[in-house]
Amino acid sequence: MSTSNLSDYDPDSVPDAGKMRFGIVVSDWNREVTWSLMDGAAATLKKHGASDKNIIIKHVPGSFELTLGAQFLAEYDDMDAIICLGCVIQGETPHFTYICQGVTQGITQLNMEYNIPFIFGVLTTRTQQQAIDRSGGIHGNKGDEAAVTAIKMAALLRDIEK
Ligand code: DLZ
Repeated sequence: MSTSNLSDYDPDSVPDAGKMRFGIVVSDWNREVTWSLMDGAAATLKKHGASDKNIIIKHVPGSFELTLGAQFLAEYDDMDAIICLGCVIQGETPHFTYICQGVTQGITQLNMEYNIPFIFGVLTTRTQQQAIDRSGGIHGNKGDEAAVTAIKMAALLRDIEK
């Protein structure tokens, strides 16, 4: 697992998000982690110019539901990018593998089927501490990383569409 800081990036490399509209779909499973991802993502979008009214946050029960939640947003709203945030902790259960595979394939499929970016902001860790470390802890916040990626991909699309 990478230990680089997830919140480290060059702010000058991030386009202005002032005219962009974002969806954030957040899983409430492991909410002490995922709500920090959500706070980080929203703060980073705003730092680069996105307005509150253009950041639409929707909650789903678990990471497995992120794909459908994101699809609902893509179908019923006009989004520049949709950020999917979740946390799957390995623990003792084979659920880990199934959920990780499901959400990874689901989000990949959305990226292929819709002409907007869907960002994979799902922590997959062995322990809760590793998740805490990556949701505003010593390794930064994966929500920040997801937000920066969303802005860059949305800008890429706008640039190509011109
Ligand atoms: C069932 C389950 C388990 C065991 N672990 C997690 C987890 O670590 N992280 C997570 O986001 N969701 C978990 N879930 C819930 C599933 O994502 C899903 O909500 C249920 O299987 C219902 O479809």
